[in-house]
Amino acid sequence: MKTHKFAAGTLLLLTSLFASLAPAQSAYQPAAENLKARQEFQDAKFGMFIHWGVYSVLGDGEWVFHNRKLTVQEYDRLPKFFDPEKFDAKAWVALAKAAGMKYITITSRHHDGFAMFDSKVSDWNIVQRTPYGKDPLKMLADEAHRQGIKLFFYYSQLDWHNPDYYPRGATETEGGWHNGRPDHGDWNAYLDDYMDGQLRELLTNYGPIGGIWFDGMWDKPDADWHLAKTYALIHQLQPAALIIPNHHRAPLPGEDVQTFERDLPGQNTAGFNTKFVTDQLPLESCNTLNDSWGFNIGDHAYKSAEEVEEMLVRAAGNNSNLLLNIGPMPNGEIQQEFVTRLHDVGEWMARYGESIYGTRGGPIAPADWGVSTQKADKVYVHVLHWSGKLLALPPIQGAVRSARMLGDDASVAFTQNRDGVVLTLPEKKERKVDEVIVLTVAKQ
Ligand code: FHN
Repeated sequence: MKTHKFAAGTLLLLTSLFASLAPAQSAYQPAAENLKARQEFQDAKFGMFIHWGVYSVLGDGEWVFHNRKLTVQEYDRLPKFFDPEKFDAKAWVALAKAAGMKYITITSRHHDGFAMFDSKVSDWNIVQRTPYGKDPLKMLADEAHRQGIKLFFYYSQLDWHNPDYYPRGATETEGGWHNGRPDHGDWNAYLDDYMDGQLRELLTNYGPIGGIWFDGMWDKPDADWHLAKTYALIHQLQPAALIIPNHHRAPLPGEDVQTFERDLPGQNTAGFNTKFVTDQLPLESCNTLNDSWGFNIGDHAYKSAEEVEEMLVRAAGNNSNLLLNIGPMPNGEIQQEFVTRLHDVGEWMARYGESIYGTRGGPIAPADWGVSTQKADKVYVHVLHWSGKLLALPPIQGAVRSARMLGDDASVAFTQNRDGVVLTLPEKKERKVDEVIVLTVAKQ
């Protein structure tokens, strides 16, 4: 099931268009706080992505406005039905923590432009348009601070609602979708007043935030997005806030993380990403727990806890974080299918997290059989798919002093010579997603 019909073909085209642009980070000098935040971000490894908006009322994903070709007038009726009386910020943060997640990235607004926070820039927001009348992002931010977890705000640059988002982008022009907005608008006002105004609110009213996760620039790849101005505003208001742009292209000046959608860094099976992977910035890969981002009653393609664990291990082995999405229901609850799986992943992380948290991609290149991560004098060999008794690894720097199974600490026989390291894998006592062998390596 696709979250939206537009995605694959068009985004592939835009991706290849952007791929020709050279990566440029040279002009931007991140502050010391920002560099520290990048390290912490890399150490965190696992985050919860939350897509939540008034679209959840229709239970058909976050692209329902576009996919059903609704008019603005029709879509404007939705907020009146959005009353998440069961929303419990404490429970959401506790769930993320129980899953072993170290940060949360939530949609402050998606492509419908609807602010899920108390915005004074426009009344198209949850406080003024819904019977709920409260600001869930404020509650979440306060709770995240209380429970010691970082909160990032997703912010859609693409806007299907504001008339000043003009000229229109590919999501409207290519599908022949006219949603009733006038055929004129003030692009500069959209960026400088509306968008920057809302970003100023998000970076001022919610305490220290992890950063801003941008999405939607791919809708108008040739437009001037005033990025330098917007990025400078963010870094000026909160120097440690990380700018994470999901524009599907090589990083641009002012950006702090390179993110990949539904793929590991360097892969492009889903048709969203550039194959260019920077070695200058932290990496992140996002995916969903089923197939949708926003709440979708027809989507039962839930990934198992084991599949999520493998995604997480593969991300870490590729020196990347995993940002795993759930789409809460319109009443504010998180469906049981997600809760159960997240608890299972959390149990696994409690046992094997040592080989994930605080690590970087290891010295052994990722392969079908598995990946490696590393931290201090430890190399973690994650055996995901290997049925043989012997596992031959390429050469690694430094003498291997010991090899032990993570979990029961059983010792693992090995040999090392200039051609590599050969491990003799113990008999499996139980079926595990990931057999982790910890190599202690002498520093050179
Ligand atoms: O169109 C969005 C989609 O709804 C979702 O937010 C994902 C998350 O990475 N990003 C966009 C597509 O690139």
